[in-house]
Parts: sequence; structure tokens; C-alpha cells
Amino acid sequence: MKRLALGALALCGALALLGVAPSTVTVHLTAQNNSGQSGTATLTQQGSDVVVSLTMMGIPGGVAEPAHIHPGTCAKLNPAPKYPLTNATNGTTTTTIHNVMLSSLLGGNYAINVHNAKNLSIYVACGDIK
Ligand SMILES: [Cu+2]
Repeated sequence: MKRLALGALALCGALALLGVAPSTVTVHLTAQNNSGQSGTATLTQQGSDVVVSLTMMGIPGGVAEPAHIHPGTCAKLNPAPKYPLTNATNGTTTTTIHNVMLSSLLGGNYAINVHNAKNLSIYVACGDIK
């Protein structure tokens, strides 16, 4: 156990020296169009990839809702997705977006949204990435 902790410490030190210290951003998705659905997404830099984990509350059981990262903000969203996420089935989804820097997604230029499974034009939740 002690050896494991020392190993983890050494790994952290090595990552810090390499300048690839992991960083994470949390995005809160609020309900839209009276969906009653809200959620939390965490975006984590892992090397040259960003891993997006999304957990939604209030999705009906068994429903797979499409989710994306879109350019724009929730208030003014570009309807064309920039990065598709895997569908939020039973409320959770994890997607690895390759060759993206988390820093490029910050600054209020992108938002994460979730769509109604039956009618994509209806947004059920959205959160600005900042
Ligand atoms: Cu979308």
C-alpha cells in the first residue's frame, strides 16, 4: 500500500515535469424546454485527448438521448455539432475526443447540449463550457 502511494506520487511528479498535469473542468447542464432534466459533465485532459463524462438526472429509463459539444453558448447555440458525444443511455455517457486540448474548449465558445431522443430539434438540457 505504501509502495503504491509512493508510485502514484512519483507518477504525478513525472507528469508535472512533462507538463501534462491533468486538468478537469465541470459543466452544469440546466433543463431546457421544461424537460425536467439536468446534469453534470466533467471534461478531463488525458494526454492529447479530452474525456467527457456526462451524468444526467431525469432521463426516462432506457432512453438514449443524443448529446454533443456545439459551438456557441446555450443562449445562442450553433445547431451544427462540433464534437458528438455517445448517447446518454440511462443518463450516463463517457466519450473520448481525440486530439483536442481542453483549453481550446474553454472561454465560452462551446456548450454541451442534450437532445430529446424522439425529436432532435428539442433541447432538453444545456451547459456552457467555461
Ligand atoms: Cu446537439
